[in-house]
Amino acid sequence: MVTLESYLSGRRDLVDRNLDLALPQVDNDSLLHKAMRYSVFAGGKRIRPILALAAAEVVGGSHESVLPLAVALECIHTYSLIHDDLPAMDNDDLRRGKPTVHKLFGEAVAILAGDALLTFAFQVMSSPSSVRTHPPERLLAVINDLATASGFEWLVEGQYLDISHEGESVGPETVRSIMLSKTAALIRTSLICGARLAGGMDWEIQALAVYGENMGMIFQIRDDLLDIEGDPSELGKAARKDLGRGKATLPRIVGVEGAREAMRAYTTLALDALSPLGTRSSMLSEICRYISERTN
Ligand code: GRG
Repeated sequence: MVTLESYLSGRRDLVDRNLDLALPQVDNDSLLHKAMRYSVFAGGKRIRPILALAAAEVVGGSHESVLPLAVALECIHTYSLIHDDLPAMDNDDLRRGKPTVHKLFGEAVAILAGDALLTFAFQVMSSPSSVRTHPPERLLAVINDLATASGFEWLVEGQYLDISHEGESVGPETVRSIMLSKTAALIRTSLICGARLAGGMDWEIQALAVYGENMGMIFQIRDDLLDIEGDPSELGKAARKDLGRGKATLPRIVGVEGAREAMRAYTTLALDALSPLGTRSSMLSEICRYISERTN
């Protein structure tokens, strides 16, 4: 039987190898190329790509055929972190225990590295080898899902809401909408796209979308709880920064216990969504539990 730890580390290695092959090599003096690789290989958990690979397997597909999607998801995620850390946004000096991209390479290169990674995701998805591997309508639907999740309706909107509500007193609906757009939408899309690209049926994709959305909410609440009670040496960044900035987070408005309770409710919804998929989704159930207990 494959344990969760060995599944996650095996998948992480696979994603890393594919990112390594796909990204520009740094055999020149380009700071842009160096910054792209630095940010991608700074120690991320690869949770979005892993969820996409797992979703492909749950619907009976092979994870190999969704590796370019895995690369694209991590590039989009990394771009969002680089831009989120910029002085004009959250102004962070450390991420994953290392200097942020703008601290090491300067702001202009950090902006460009983020731009390049976002664009590269779509270059990978629409490459001749992707076009040869997947039916065109399926590939186009996935590219559309990715673009929608990354843009003004979800990821960028989430960041905008996050920044514009800083220091304000907000209600639970606003917090929910921030969590959904800045975090849960890309996680949901990782599952949808993995399943869609692997030829999943509509009901399977729908079940995985509901799981993914609830998992995304758990992911964000856990992140907010870690900001309050996490160990900075494990987090690789300063703790209590969001509290200090007056970020609109769930623990801030309902307290730590209230946030834990909400996380339990989202866990029930996520696990319930998997039940029609039966035992083939057991690794996704375990990933959900891991995410709600993660320490970094
Ligand atoms: C700048 C367009 C734009 C969006 C930024 C991702 C984001 C939106 C902001 C980062 C801050 C934050 C708390 C985002 C919520 C999602 C989240 C918890 C990101 C961290 O993801 P992990 O834990 O990161 O998967 P690793 O380090 O494992 O890759």
